[in-house]
Amino acid sequence: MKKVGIVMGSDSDLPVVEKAINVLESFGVPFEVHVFSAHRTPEEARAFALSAKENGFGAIIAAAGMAAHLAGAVAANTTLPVIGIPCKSNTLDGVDALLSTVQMPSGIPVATVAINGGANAAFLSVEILAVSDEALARKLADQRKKASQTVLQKNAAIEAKFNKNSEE
Ligand code: RP5
Repeated sequence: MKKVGIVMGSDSDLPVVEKAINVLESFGVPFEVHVFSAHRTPEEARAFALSAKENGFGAIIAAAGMAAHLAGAVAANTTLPVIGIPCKSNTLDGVDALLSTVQMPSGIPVATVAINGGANAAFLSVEILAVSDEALARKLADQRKKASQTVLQKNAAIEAKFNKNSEE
């Protein structure tokens, strides 16, 4: 199976990245995690992106905050699908990172998830790998079914609690 590459601009982004790691582990998808910064270690970020395809990656998740150029810088150097996670910092509530990540020029896309959306970044990477992996696609379908059942159980509990009089 292809690997998912996870890069983050700083180890301070790790709490968001851990949400992605947990999802990938739940699907048994292999991954690597690195700290590469578009600004502080641009050569390492570039080298990772340039060699990612030949190193067996099928998708890359890039998490960064503030002037978040990491996902775009990675996307500039690979044709693998790149998923950007804008991370919330102490100022501007993550809108700075959201706009820096999402507003890419035509031809160099970054699939941007919600601010701090680590879990969805991983789900999207699994969906990308599942296009050519039937077993993984079945795991995704099972996961969706389980998630639906959880919500239906919650609905049943809420209806039982609040709708007692509606059948009278
Ligand atoms: C970004 O700057 C990083 O992705 C991080 O979200 C933010 C702050 O980095 P640190 O100063 O905590 O290393 O490049």
